[in-house]
Amino acid sequence: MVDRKHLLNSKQMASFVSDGYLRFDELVPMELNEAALAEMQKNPPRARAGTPFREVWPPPSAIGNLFRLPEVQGITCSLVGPDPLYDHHAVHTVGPGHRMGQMWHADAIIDLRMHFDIQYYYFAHDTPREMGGTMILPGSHFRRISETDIARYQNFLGQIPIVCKAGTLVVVHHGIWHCAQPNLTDQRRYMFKLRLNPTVRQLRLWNTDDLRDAAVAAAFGRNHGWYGNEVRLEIVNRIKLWRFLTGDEAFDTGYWLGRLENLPERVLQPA
Ligand SMILES: O=C(O)CCC(=O)C(=O)O
Ligand SMILES: [Fe+2]
Repeated sequence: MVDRKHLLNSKQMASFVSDGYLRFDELVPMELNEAALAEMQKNPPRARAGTPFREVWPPPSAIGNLFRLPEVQGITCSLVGPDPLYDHHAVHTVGPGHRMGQMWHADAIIDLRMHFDIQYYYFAHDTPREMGGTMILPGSHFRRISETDIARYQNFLGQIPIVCKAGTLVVVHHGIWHCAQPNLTDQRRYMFKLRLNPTVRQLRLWNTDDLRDAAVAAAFGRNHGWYGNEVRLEIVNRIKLWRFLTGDEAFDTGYWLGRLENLPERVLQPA
């Protein structure tokens, strides 16, 4: 059972809904980073997709142990419940002196579910900008695309390279747009990716004590810049996902869904 103190709070969940990711800098201790990197270099075998995650990488696996850290279990539990399924993982590397960036993509076919999978991006060693740092596009997760449909784009206003210290974990919504970056150093760059599927309804799985905090509604008004006027469409998408996550079918941050749901059926009778 995950200790409540490790669960995400509503402000973090609202950020995830709005931005499509959450970032936890230097969360994993150094000994575990070193051991996990050594395991990554031996290419840990894939489990069968759909295996209960608790059965994958039992102790003493360092990679298993890092995902069993109470803080990490708190994140997992808040987003996809206490007992998710392993979908797949990948040891993503960019070789030394590799000057080409990867194409922008999402790791999915067009996936219109309101239910969502999460993907962890784990950085076991320091990742300065010259080593790349996976580039992500905040707020892109509601634009469901198929793989490299967006590959013709090079750069987006508001894109963020995950430049970080060892032990950093980023958790993203399965729809997020992202790409590997060039690596201008003489060291191989590693990023470990793990996808997990929920097995329970994603309903108030986090610590909801701050559900009414003003910062929650404020998060849904964020403008990531790259979508121009379409920020209004994104506000509506966020409110819909928040209704799904909280079960509060009347939630709104203004007159957004209220206006769209105004479908009067009452026929006026002639006087
Ligand atoms: O290596 C990275 O930073 C990202 C790689 C990736 O997203 C992929 O190959 O699907
Ligand atoms: Fe990817």
